[in-house]
Amino acid sequence: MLIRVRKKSELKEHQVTPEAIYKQRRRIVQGLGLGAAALSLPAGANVLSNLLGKDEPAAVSDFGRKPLVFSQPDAYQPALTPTAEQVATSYNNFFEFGTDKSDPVRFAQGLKTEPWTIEIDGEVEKPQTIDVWAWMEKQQLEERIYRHRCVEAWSMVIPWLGVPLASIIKAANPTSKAKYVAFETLYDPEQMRGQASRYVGGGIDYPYVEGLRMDEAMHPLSMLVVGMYGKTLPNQNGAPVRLVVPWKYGFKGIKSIVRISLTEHEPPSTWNKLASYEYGFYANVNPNVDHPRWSQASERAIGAGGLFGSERKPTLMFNGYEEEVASLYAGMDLRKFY
Ligand SMILES: Nc1nc2c(c(=O)[nH]1)N[C@H]1C(S)=C(S)[C@@H](COP(=O)(O)O)O[C@H]1N2
Ligand SMILES: [Mo]
Repeated sequence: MLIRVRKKSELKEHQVTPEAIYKQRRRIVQGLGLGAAALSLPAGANVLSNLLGKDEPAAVSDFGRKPLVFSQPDAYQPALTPTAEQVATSYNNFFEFGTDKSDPVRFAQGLKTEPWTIEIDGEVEKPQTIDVWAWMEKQQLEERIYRHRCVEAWSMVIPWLGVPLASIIKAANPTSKAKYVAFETLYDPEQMRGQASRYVGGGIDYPYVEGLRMDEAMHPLSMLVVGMYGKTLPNQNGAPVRLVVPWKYGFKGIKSIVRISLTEHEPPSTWNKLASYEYGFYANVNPNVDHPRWSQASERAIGAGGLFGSERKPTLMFNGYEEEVASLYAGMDLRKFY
């Protein structure tokens, strides 16, 4: 199957894709068996002004994103209703641009994501520098509709586009010493205001870093994400490439990745370094292990119960992916390894 990413010049969508239209398009895609091309139908409605207050930046419409072409394997299309796109792209955590939920959409638009390279190094036989945009064109992108659960007890449902993380790791031929995978976000205080000021950036020691155990990284649910809602990632969601590990708290999903290193020992992770008592290395979603300052038993489903509204719902073990991932932690005390 030929999968291609359109050039920026070929197609630009100026409207946002409201949830209803997104779903309608999906139905069209499924009904006609057309494949992803149908996703580039014109949205035909611009509801943005009704949804966002006057203070919201005009740039919130489409961020210059490119439509992506992708396959839709049935296995990862659970009956989940995606959160409205304009909510998922304007209520974000990306502390490099500020700690307020509305900071990333406001301050990340200027981030230069082209060209972009990712270094793959450490315990690999074939270290490499990946030119992300050229690489993206060669990937067979998959859409996966995943639950997205922040440790702050809010959640969304997001249709991501990307590739299994395993594919890029395998391509580098890990050595027998490779036991963990470490990730690093761009460090560029000139572009990232939160890195230039500890006050703006929430006191984090940048660059933001994260890690996974090798078996977690190789698990088929772990994804390197390059798009959402049928288009390339908006900057505020971690363009051009971010990690998504759906059974873990959102902070494991490191954004705007520039380095992936295979390591022998457990790598540091940003939130764990900041407050190890509150944020563990594993960070598996677990309704039975509370955050020291709040319960993790339930979550605020953002965008459910009206746009920008929310509904309380119970949090699921491993965020609903227990069947797929519980075996990774067999015999481990999840209270100790939180
Ligand atoms: N580099 C970087 N990655 C990051 C963060 C961040 O502040 N910096 N925030 C994390 C947190 S706490 C969450 S919940 C998710 C939010 O992703 P979203 O804005 O796409 O919903 O990104 C994660 N990745
Ligand atoms: Mo989060």
